Amino acid sequence: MNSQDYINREDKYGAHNYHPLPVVLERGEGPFVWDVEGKRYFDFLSAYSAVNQGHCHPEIVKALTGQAQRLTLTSRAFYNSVLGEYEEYITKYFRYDKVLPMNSGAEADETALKLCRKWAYKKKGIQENNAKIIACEGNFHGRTITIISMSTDPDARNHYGPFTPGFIIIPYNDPDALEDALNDPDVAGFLVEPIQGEAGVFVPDEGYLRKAYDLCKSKNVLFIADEVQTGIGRTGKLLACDHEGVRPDILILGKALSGGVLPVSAVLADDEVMLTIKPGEHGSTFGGNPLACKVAIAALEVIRHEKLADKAEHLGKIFREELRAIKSDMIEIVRGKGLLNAVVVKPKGDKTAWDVCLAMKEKGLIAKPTHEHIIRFAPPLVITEIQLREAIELIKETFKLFE
Ligand code: IF1
Repeated sequence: MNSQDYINREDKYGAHNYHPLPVVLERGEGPFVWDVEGKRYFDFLSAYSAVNQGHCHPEIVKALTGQAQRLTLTSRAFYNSVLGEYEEYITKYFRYDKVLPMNSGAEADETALKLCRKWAYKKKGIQENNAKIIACEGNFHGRTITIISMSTDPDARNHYGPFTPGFIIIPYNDPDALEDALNDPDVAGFLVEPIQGEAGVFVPDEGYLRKAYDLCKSKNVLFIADEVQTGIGRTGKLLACDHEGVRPDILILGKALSGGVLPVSAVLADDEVMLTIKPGEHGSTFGGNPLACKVAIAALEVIRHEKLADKAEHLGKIFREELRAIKSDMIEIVRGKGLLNAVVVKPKGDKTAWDVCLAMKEKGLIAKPTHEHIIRFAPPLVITEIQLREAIELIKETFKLFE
């Protein structure tokens, strides 16, 4: 079977809810992936930042296979010997009182919304069913009905109503709009991505997160950070909120929490918030399973041990500097933080970001366009400086092809 055969089979038997780049991958190692024809690529998507630690990191795979031979799942009806170890590890790692383990990012976001509402009724004293949560235009928090109820993207929402009420949508990166919205006494929380990923790696103005946090505090409103994509080293700090010294009241993690090995997500908070949820009120069959717990400990250990946040900071600067030096009328702007970067592409004739991605693929580097005109560049953080410079050359050569 060649690549086209694999593509045809997916097309025939799978739902058509994606439009992938035409490359069929079968193996990965560190910053590289190989297709079924044996061609090697730099992976500049990293599974949307889930593979910060690089593909098939030996320490994480070791944790996976070791635990897989002992015990994989008990459900939360019983205790297991690994969950407590993980809970202690991750709460000390991120400095919160408690963790609530889930699987996907969307589930963790849903968990945070439920926690926030419960806190609103039990602690803040908002009247039952009146709590509101503020979210931002251009947000991406996942794909459940409640989460798309906050979305402003027509592709995510259209024809999926009716929607969950209780949300106020304000512009992103606009502290004045937040201040206005916070005047409503029924507001319980503000949910925000420190950098908007889906919106095209939109980095807010310096000081925005700090201001937003302070405004929330002045109104006794929970500051809830969705760090599913920005967290765990990607932006040059352990958390993107660390750039402004902000400690979210509720922290949402996913993706790289497992190094891309399993769906592992988590919500972290202190007791005043977390203990409002009582037994039987929330959970999941797979959340907190021993396999996921061992994998997550290994994945976080790799981040710390290999200093991947510092690496992202250093390499990100090189990446943006080099890309900004490219003379191409197709490059409108280069933006990002750490190794979460994007290039806004100005179409040239009928050539768009998609054509640039296809050409980069031919050269041996894969990345994915978003919103027609933006290309996200987010390699695994284990990429070396030499490898990064090699990849930058491929990007430069590609843009030259369009001159
Ligand atoms: C897809 C985007 C990235 C997220 C934040 C929660 C979730 C995500 C900040 C949900 C997920 C993904 C999912 C992926 C595409 C992707 C994405 F382009 F849509 F925006 F990464 F940039 N919070 N992001 O970014 O996590 O439930 O998927 O585990 O194919 O939908 P999930």
